[in-house]
Amino acid sequence: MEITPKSLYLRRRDFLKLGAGATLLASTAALARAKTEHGSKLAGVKPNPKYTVDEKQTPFDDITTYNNFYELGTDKGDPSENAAALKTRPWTVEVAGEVGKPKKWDIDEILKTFPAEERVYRLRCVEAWSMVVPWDGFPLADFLKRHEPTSRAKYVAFESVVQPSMPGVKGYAGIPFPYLEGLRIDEAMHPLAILAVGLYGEQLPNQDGAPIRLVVPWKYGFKSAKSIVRIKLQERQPTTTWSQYDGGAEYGFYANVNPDVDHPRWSQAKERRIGDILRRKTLMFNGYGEVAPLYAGMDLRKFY
Ligand SMILES: Nc1nc2c(c(=O)[nH]1)N[C@H]1C(S)=C(S)[C@@H](COP(=O)(O)O)O[C@H]1N2
Ligand SMILES: [Mo]
Repeated sequence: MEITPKSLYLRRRDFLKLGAGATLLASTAALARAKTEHGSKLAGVKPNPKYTVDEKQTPFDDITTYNNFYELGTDKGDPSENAAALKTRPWTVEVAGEVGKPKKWDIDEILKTFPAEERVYRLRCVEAWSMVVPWDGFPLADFLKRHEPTSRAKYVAFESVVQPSMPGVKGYAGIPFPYLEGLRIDEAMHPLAILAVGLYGEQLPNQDGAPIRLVVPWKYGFKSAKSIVRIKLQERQPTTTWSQYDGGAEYGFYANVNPDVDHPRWSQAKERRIGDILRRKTLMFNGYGEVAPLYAGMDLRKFY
C-alpha cells in the first residue's frame, strides 16, 4: 500500500534501485519517463455540466502514471510501464445471468451504441490518495437496461480480463485473479455509476483500464473494476477479489467513502490529492451525498 505522492515515490524508488550517487540523474530520468503517449481522440464527447466538480483536474500524466492495476504490477509506476502487456483488440464484453437479453458485445459495437459524455469525478482510493478525473463514459444503467434485467437480478458482478502476458497475474500480487467486483443492482442503476471508455477526450490508456472500466465515484477506487470482459446479473451478492483477500474487514463489499470509519490500519479522515502537499478532509460518499437514500436504514459504520 503506497501512500506517498508521486514525485517522492519516483525519487525514492530510483534511490533504492541505484544508490545515492545516481539519485539526481535518476530522478531526471524518472520525470522524463513519467509521460504517457496520447491515444486516439474520442469523437463527439461533450461535457455533461450536471456531473462536474469545481476543483482542479489532475493532469493527464499523473492520472496515467500513478495507478493501481495489480494485473500489470503492484507499484504505482508498474501499470504504465507494463501497459503494452494488455491487448485491447479484439475485445468482447459478455453480459449474462438474470437478463432477458444476454449478449456478447464486441467493444467497438459498444462504443458505437453508447455515446460517451465527459464526467469530471473525484476518485478516492482506500489508500487515502485522490484525484479529479475527466472521464468519458456512459451510464451503467443504460447499458444494463438494454439487457432487460429480470426481477431476480439483485446484484451485478464485474470481471476483469486475465491475459497471460500481464506480468501481475502470475500470483505474486497477493490477490486472486481474475479481479472480481460487484454492486447491488440499485447502486449499479444509480445515474452516477458509469462505464468509462476514455479520459481527457481520448481512448482510455491501458493502465487506466482500457478498453472499458467501471467508475463508481462515491466508493473507494477498488470497486471500479478495470478492463471488463464479463458482467453478470445475479440473485446473490457476488464474491469480490478484495473481500476474498481478507474476509472483507479491510476491503468490504460496500466500500462507500466514509471519513468516519477508519481502515483497520489507517485513518480515512483525510486524503492526499495527487499534486498537493497538504492533506484535505475526506467527504462522506466522496462528496456525492445524493446516493445516501441507497443506504437508508443501514448502519454505515458496520459496512466497510
Ligand atoms: N482489474 C483491476 N481493477 C482495478 C484495480 C486492479 O488492481 N485491477 N485497482 C483498483 C484500485 S485500488 C483503484 S484506486 C483504481 C485506480 O484507477 P486508476 O489507476 O485509473 O486511477 O482502479 C481499481 N480497479
Ligand atoms: Mo485503490
